[in-house]
Amino acid sequence: MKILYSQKHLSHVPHYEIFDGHQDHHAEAPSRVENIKKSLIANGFKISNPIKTTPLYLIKVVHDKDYVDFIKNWSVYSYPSVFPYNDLSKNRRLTNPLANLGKYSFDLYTPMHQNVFEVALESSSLAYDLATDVAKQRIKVGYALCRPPGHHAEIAKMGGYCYFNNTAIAAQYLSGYGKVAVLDVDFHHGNGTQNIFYGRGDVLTVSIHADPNWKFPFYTGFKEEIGVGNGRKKNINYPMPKGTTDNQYQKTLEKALVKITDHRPEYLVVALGLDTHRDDFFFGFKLTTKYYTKMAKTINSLDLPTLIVQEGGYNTKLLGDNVVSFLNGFI
Ligand code: OKP
Ligand code: ZN
Repeated sequence: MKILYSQKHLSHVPHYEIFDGHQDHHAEAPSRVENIKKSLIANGFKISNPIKTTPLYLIKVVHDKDYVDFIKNWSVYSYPSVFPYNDLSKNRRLTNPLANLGKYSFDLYTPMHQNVFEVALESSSLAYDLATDVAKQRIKVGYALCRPPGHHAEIAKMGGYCYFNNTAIAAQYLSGYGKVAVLDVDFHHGNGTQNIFYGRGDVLTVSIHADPNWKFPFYTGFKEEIGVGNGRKKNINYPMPKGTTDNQYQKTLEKALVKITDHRPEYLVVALGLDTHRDDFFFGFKLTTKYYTKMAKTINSLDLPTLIVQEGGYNTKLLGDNVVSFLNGFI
């Protein structure tokens, strides 16, 4: 298994999130990736740095061009204040940076600053570099230790700690070589990946996550969201209740894998979140460290060239153990 890591993420330090009007601890911290890296090394996994950088044109295939340029040109530490409140200005060129920040954001958890472009580009490059290896059959399985995460980033909106959708960028690249399935096992609905591929028949998007009636991102992740046009029946959501256990999760995962097999993909991208763990900061599901090996073995039974992309997971003390447990199911 090939694993890519980059220390560039260290310059991305969100100071806080704004929740219910006050400043709250920001869970998406550099220690997350450093803890995973430490555990991987301690458990004998080899780690390297990426050689390739995601081409800008590829990012602009999955994201809106103006959104990408907006991130590229931003320079101060900021949060949005006002969000678009109707469609009158939809096709107007907005000149106030704060108006654009609201337009390109969907929450107050995802600050902008001068290094966002650089760190988000590098994060995506880990996934992109491995995707090129998977596509050209140089490797069967890759793990991209991405930070910031990506699965909440939509075509033209950042949110949920995400700026560029690393999973979608890798899936888009792989779709040039054959049909792709994306399986998102993060605790939160992968709204960004769903949004990007919603009208596409060649990329199946499947997400198992906390019921949006209960948890972030609230507005999407319902089972009625099945895709549109060519993408009809190519988006599948499995909302899960509070307190979901290993056994409940496993049953749903097995159903999801049947749908993935029906799609007949040539490549699999797994959006891996460990925030489903019983002791994660979000305390929503009750999955155990040991179960991640079984989860991974079940996924690996598809026997597909697979790219694993790191998304969420916030108990920095346990993240490393949980990632190692998952990756052990692929070796
Ligand atoms: C990102 B990923 C309020 C909670 C903020 C934001 C969740 C973002 C999750 N204090 N919720 O999917 O792990
Ligand atoms: Zn999450």
